[in-house]
Amino acid sequence: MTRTPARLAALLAATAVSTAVAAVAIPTTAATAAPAAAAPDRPGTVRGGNTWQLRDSLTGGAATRTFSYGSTGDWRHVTGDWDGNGTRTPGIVRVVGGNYVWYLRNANSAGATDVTPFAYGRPSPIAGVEASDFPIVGDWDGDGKDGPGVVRVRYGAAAPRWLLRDSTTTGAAQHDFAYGGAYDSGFVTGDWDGNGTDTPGLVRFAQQQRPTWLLRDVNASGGAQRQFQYGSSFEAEAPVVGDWNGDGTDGIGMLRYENRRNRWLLRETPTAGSAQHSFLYGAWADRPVLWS
Ligand SMILES: [Ca+2]
Ligand SMILES: [Ca+2]
Ligand SMILES: [Ca+2]
Ligand SMILES: [Ca+2]
Repeated sequence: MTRTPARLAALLAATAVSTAVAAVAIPTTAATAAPAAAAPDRPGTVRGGNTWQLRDSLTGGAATRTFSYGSTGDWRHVTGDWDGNGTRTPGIVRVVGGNYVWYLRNANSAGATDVTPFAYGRPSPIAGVEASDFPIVGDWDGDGKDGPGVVRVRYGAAAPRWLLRDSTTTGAAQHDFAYGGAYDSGFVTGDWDGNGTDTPGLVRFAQQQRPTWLLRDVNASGGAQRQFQYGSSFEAEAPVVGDWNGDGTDGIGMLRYENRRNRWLLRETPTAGSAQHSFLYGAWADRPVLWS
């Protein structure tokens, strides 16, 4: 059983959605059609539920683009390439009538929802049982467009179940499989091998040990194809995944609490090693997001 320090546990609880959200990849290759060229992922934060503050480089500094999308009560923010044009743009997952309803926009600007809002997943999927759906986003089938997903967890009871859908509509999961342990909570997704499909990853925290990343290259049950340690053994951190250099393969990162701010510690490849980008961006209470 994984045990996490209290501060880290609080951090993970606070950032679980954004962590999952952060796992979207912009593909450069696809089986059927050539999608738009990948633009590198860049940092952003959402303040107060609906103020998106995006920065166009992997450095500290002021926001280079600010706009409003959503409402002040929103706290599940996702980003993805919903239309397959190579840009990663906002989405909001809101609980409506006991379901998650997804509100997606195709531009990094204020405006209306571009995709008809649709229900997918729900916060408490199993009545009477302590269970949760964590929203995630990814291009599961490699067609260049990101779709919705949830990781369904029943803490301590069963392996997390990944329920992934290829289109931004209500419907059944096209990919449904178990991956992870009964006590896992750090869920990420990314294109670890650069083949155009996003697949699962786990980040496992244990007291006084560096976090272990367990990444899988296919959307099916099985073991990790990549396993390594990245992150600190003593700092409060949350994982983030993105294609920092735009080469079509996702890199990794950690967001570290530092004086009420987030320090981004990013690495270009999903491997052990040191951070290649380190900068402060966003306040601790902001929701970290990625964009392109
Ligand atoms: Ca797009
Ligand atoms: Ca897709
Ligand atoms: Ca892949
Ligand atoms: Ca990359």
